[in-house]
Amino acid sequence: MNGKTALITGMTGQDGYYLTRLLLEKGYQVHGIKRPSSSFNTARLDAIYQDPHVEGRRLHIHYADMQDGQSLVRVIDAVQPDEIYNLAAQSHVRVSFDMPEYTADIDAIGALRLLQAIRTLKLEGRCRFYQASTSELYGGQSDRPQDESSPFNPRSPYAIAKLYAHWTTVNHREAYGLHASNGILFNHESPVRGETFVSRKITRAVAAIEAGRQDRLYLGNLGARRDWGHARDYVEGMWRMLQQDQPGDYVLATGRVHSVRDFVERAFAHVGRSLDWVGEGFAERGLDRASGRELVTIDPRYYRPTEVDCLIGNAAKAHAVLGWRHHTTFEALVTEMMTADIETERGNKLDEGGGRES
Ligand code: NDP
Ligand code: GDR
Repeated sequence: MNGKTALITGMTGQDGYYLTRLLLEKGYQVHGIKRPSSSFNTARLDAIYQDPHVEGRRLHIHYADMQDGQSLVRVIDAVQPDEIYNLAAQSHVRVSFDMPEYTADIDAIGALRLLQAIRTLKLEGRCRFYQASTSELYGGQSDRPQDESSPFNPRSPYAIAKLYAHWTTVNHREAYGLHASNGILFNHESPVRGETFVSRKITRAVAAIEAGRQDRLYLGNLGARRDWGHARDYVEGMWRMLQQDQPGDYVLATGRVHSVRDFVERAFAHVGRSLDWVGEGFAERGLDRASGRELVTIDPRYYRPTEVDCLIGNAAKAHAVLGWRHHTTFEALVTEMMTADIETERGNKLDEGGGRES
């Protein structure tokens, strides 16, 4: 045990899962919040769940909501954390166009509520703060690769809300001396990635198609390009930011870019299929080279009103200051996700609605 206590908002999400595992390995007492739900909403944590009746457990879960400032004050006061990682968010870019006000409340004002709770409880001097900032802040910016000095040009209600959270974190650092850092993280995925993000939507669908449970994969913009890494590597970077004497803002990225089409091709290649692309725009389709069967169909519903075409990050500052490196390549990431989703299919553990997504 290292004697430190951490509080994670968004513990039930992808990054919350990997960060909880990392901090437990490092000997932390790890507290997380989950929002109320009438069904279980901690599926990812099942593997590391610790029975509250067992003495000496180091994983603790509290009810709170980013929309409820009082609940955040209550949990922080009870936990007295050395480090807070703010991972909670309405994190889906497409959904933020449907629910901009809700997204702003959770992602922007939620971060403000947490920072103000630290001040209210007079914990500025001892509690360090991590804000889950995002490459989406760069949005339509064309200078590439993007680093900490690149201008922001947000292109969605999600990115605009995260921009507020980013700057309010900087402001609390400068105005009140809080050890507060922004991790400007480029896309990172894993076998426990939410099923509505494009990477996991693809790997689940390919596994379900191979198992004969799904007909085809419906997608939006195949031309979008992203810098995709593994969540396991990125949570290590979050932790390293809070171990520095001085707070700061850091890009975490792999520096390599691939299109959604590349992701689809690699996922199908994993199960021995090659695709031929025919047609253009909304009429484009991906056909199985061997059988001619249509496996990928474009559905305009998955296009966004304003798209971010290409994000590629330069993590030189994190390399130099934090000694951070990514270890998982794009190819290894797709292989790991495909392997996991095929296993899930074989074990017949997949939840219903293989084609359900945003
Ligand atoms: P997820 O969507 O997997 O997890 C989001 C978490 O936030 C979940 O635990 C969710 O709870 C929780 N949450 C949502 N609304 C509330 C609320 N009102 N009150 C309390 N908790 C809430 O995201 P990721 O793990 O992928 O990402 C973590 C953070 O990093 C997010 O802030 C995201 O925006 C940001 N980010 C992610 C990147 C990525 O590529 N993954 C890249 C850059 C930034 P529930 O389980 O109940 O839904
Ligand atoms: P993103 O991730 O918007 O980058 O945000 P997502 O996987 O949703 O989209 C990546 C790209 O794929 C295109 N796309 C599709 N996306 C989805 N979800 N579904 C589809 O069917 C589809 N077809 C094509 C999208 O248009 C987009 O260009 C993620 C989130 O984790 C954010 O919280 C985080 O801040 C950023 O990454 C960095």
